Amino acid sequence: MKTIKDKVAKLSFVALLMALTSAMFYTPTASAHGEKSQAAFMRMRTIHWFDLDWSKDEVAVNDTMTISGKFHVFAGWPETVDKPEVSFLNIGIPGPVFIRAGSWIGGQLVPRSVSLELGDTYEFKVLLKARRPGDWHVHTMMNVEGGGPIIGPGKWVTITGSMSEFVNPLTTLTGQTIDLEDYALDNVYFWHALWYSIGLAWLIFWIKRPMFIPRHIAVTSGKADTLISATDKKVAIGFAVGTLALLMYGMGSTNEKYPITTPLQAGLMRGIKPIEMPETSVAVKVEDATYRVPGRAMQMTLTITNNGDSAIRLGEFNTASVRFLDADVLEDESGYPDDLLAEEGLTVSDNSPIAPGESRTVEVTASDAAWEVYRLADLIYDPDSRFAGLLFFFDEDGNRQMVMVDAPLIPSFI
Ligand SMILES: [Cu+2]
Repeated sequence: MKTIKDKVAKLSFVALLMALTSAMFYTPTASAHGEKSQAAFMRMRTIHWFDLDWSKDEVAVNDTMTISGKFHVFAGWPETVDKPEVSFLNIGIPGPVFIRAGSWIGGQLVPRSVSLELGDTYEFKVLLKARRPGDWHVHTMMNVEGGGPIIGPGKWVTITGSMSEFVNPLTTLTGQTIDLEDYALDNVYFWHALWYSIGLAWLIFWIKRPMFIPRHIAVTSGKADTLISATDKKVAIGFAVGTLALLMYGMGSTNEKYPITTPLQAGLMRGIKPIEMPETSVAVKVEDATYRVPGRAMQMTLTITNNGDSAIRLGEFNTASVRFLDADVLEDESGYPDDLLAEEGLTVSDNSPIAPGESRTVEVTASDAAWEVYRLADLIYDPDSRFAGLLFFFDEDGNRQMVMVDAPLIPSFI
């Protein structure tokens, strides 16, 4: 019986080792960075990122790049996500491979959380400074308090050079120029090491002599007093007084060296300016919308009415950062991430110009691998089968109009 038990124990130990080693060698290449696993309806019905522009996709350490664009805060915000009353414009990268040298919404620097209004469209810009060499998938993102991270499209950016060259200079209001990369680091090391050694010294002072059994015997036999000598007491007082003195000296000398300090600056920023979006002269009604399960496409029946004074065509449908374009109308020139760009993904049953005053019902198919790769097809698992997205119409002169669509999205099964 015992030998069987031993064998089982041995085998399970071997199995555990094997599992650990294989886990160590299993390094899948990470290409999705969180957003794919989020509920599809949530990605389609929260923040719509568009007009994104990446100033570079290769940058040397210490050089900067900007990501700019616009985002629309969808008015039909899901119930399960808190309203974006406290939101923070973030950047999705694996640690500070870039540093965020600045970020702006509506021309206002936003180092703190901001209040966004449902239904508004904002312009943003993020200035990134390269720090760690490698290939990084850089996302713009919005953190919503009580809601979680709302991840925008990610683009691969390569950083070249060496991280040891990275500097982060800053001139303080006291006129001193420091490098934030290692500023005050020596001081942190020094004080931690000093206090740690004082703790150790106190321990060593006592553990030099026998610690447990003899002392236990002394205490139980009623001779506890013999364990602490007069010298011990003096040493104890020395440590106590020394600690207080060092503390006072440290505080005093720090105040002397840094006479001007301010508390941490914090607090919500309200009154962020949205963009005044021009009144749109296109009216779109979603008659119905479906998607095939399994499948890689969604279909909409749209009734488009052109109330403007020039003929228009539908160029783009954008949902959850996936851009479906009609190549005859629109070509992307922003270097939009390949995996999210369906250059010929939008098919319109009749995409001839819709004349002013004309109303037309068309079948629109948005089709691309991205629908599956980015798991928008997983809407079938969501508790709210509705979608939302942006439609972009263009007139002959290339002027663009944006129309928000939002409707139930009904699955059809093969
Ligand atoms: Cu990513």
